[in-house]
Amino acid sequence: MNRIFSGVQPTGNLHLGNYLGAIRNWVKLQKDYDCIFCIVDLHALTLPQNPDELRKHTREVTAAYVAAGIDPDACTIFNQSTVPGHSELAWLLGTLTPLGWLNRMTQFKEKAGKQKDNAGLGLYAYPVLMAADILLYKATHVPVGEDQKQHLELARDIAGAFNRRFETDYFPLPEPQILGEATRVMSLRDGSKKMSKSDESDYSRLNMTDDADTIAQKVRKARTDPEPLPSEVDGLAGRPEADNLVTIFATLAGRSRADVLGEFGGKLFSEFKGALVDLAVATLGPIGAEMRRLTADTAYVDAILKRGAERAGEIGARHMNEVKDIMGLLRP
Ligand code: AQP
Repeated sequence: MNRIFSGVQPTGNLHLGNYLGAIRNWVKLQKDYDCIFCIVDLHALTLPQNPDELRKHTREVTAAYVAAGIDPDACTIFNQSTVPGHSELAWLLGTLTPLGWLNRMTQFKEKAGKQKDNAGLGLYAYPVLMAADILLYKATHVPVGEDQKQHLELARDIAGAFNRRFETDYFPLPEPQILGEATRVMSLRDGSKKMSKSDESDYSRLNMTDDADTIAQKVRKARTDPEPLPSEVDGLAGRPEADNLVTIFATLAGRSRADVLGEFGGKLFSEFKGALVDLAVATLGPIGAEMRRLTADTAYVDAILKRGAERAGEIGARHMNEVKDIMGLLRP
């Protein structure tokens, strides 16, 4: 069976982009793949985290996976730091990764900003750790949002570099799976920026735990332009905010954008936003409520993570031994 690996950072404010760009797609894949879904806490540490918040957010992401429909009996759910192979393999792969490849990564440039010299080594090496996450399990497919495509291409390059260097076909080259219409959900305040956990304005995103009133307020305040909605998809060109809201509606409803515009073309945003609020409340509301119920049951969540860590740890340890043998690291 082909294997899926994917993950979310426990950095709080899980939002509609994480849900539509990643988690919701995973639910559909769990029947056909051996699925490993990680809470990537080592990645979260590439930016400063409060230890208590990090623990809380790790349980919250676990709850989000389960609340969204991922079956913890059928899939492996665990937090990254419980399996030592992630850090170990990241070091080994780092020895095969030219700096030139890392220098091209746009996420580092965005997150380091103008303070490049003050950014941590972990932030710079983030894509190598991500390659290690995937390759440790010899995953064949990686479902992510479009923002992670460049990192995935790097993971393929690193796998290829390993295979060439040691004249083997040990690592499969992982395939990105960028699924659905909402591969890049944009900020509700600025259609040119992706919806993001770290945006300081909470009005820029719909959080997975927002209640009905908050969803309604945020959608009503979402930025739009003065024109009515177009009747054709082509009419969304150059109108990023309209495009974003229509894409969100279409994805939540499981309809095409053309179909949505067939219904709302020529109508004002006020009417469309009302329908979007109803839809978002109906789809996100029950997931948020289930997340709150599950996060209150710490023992249940921790038991899922423990079971997942055991299974992931077994696979990881086996593969690490094979990698060490290939690289010539003695295991006396
Ligand atoms: N706006 C988005 N649209 C579609 N997919 C998205 N993802 C994130 N934002 C969007 C997808 O969610 C998965 C997990 O992301 P992550 O936890 O690794 O964090 P991230 O990509 O760094 O998410 P944020 O919200 O942008 O966090 P900050 O603000 O901390 O950088 C990935 O599959 C990602 O593609």
